[in-house]
Amino acid sequence: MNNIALAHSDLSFDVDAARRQFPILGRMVHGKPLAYLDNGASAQRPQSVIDAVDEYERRHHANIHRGVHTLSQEATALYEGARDRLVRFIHARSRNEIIFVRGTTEAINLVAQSYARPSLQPGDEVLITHLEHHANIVPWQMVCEQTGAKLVVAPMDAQGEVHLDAVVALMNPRTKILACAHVSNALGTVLPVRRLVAAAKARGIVTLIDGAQAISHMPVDVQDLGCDFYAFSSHKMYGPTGVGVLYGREQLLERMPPWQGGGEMILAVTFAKTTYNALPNKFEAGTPNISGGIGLGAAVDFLSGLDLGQAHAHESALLGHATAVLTRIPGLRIIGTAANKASLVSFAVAGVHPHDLGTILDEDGIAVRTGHHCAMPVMDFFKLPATARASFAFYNTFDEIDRLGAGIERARKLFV
Ligand code: 7TS
Repeated sequence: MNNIALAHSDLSFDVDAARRQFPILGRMVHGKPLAYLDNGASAQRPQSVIDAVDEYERRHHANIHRGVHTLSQEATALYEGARDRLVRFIHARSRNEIIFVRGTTEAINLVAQSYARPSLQPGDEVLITHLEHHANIVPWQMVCEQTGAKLVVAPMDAQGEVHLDAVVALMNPRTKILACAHVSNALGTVLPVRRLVAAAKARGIVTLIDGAQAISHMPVDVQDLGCDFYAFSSHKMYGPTGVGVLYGREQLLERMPPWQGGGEMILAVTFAKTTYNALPNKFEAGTPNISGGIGLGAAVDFLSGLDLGQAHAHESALLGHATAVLTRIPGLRIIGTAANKASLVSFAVAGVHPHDLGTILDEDGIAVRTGHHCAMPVMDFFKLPATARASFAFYNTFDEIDRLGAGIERARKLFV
């Protein structure tokens, strides 16, 4: 154990116990123990989530909301039970505020098309920031094209920070929507979302927070944040892929037209007229990802059973250790050095292309993401085609970070 790890050994978070709950963490890759440092792209699933999905598939599968038979009622109860857990997890006011979607991407598209498109006028402005994931850029570009509104981008600084003043300076009577990340996936920056939302609210601006990278790393209380919409994906919080949540303030959701038409979202249909279902079903056309929703409910139970304060403190310690280890490597530049960062590190190594680095690390059993991280404007800002990114979960260890450091050194010997 090195010094930094020792310094954090008083943290009582039991990493070994946490790891034992994730079967995949026991596997080998190229003959080496897997060091999974790509949690920002997708986190792994604990046994309890795997079991919940398995149990549903084996015993309860049927379509939901429509059967009087036992299986349909059981499946409905499990799926709707997941919604109830999510209400508590993010402190929504009611289950009408939890819309199941495919993930963060679909949540933002829903708001862009169902809230923004009918309300934006030519000349109105949608305010985003420079560090957004493409999922929080492109849907707004599309709706701006459809309505004649304008996309305005708040700057970030060389550390990858977005300052409250810089965003507020761009708010004006034409600004109708502020859409920004809670945490940047490419840089790790934690944005001052509570203060940004307060500033927007004071000016009557509707707010959407992209919480894809925040939901698993910090407590999220949507009432405390005060935002109108909050979007996140199950697969980044230890749940299955293909499901996620749009939280929306009920008053706004009530006023919005449905976004897709079909089954589930109607009360009555004639060829002359259709009346829409009440919330939340109004926004949930068609058969949903039932097993995914149930798995997400199990992921919420899993997280609720952890001491999240300790888990997050462990992640901060991992970030500190990774920053120290990487900083010692010659030619390595950390991209994104905000004072307040979530547990991920993007970096570039002089003379080693990130894709080569990723391949060499993979030979050592170490999984990192390399590329533009679906944040090409961030890469342009730092004048880089790509970075390598190590993103941590509470089940990662100091030893895995030391292996990352050794792997990068090995790559430098090969290329530099
Ligand atoms: N917003 C942010 C901040 C993200 O990090 C991601 C996914 C998304 C939106 C889209 O989420 P999805 O579940 O709808 O795909 N980010 C990443 C990443 O960093 N590496 O792979 C996916």
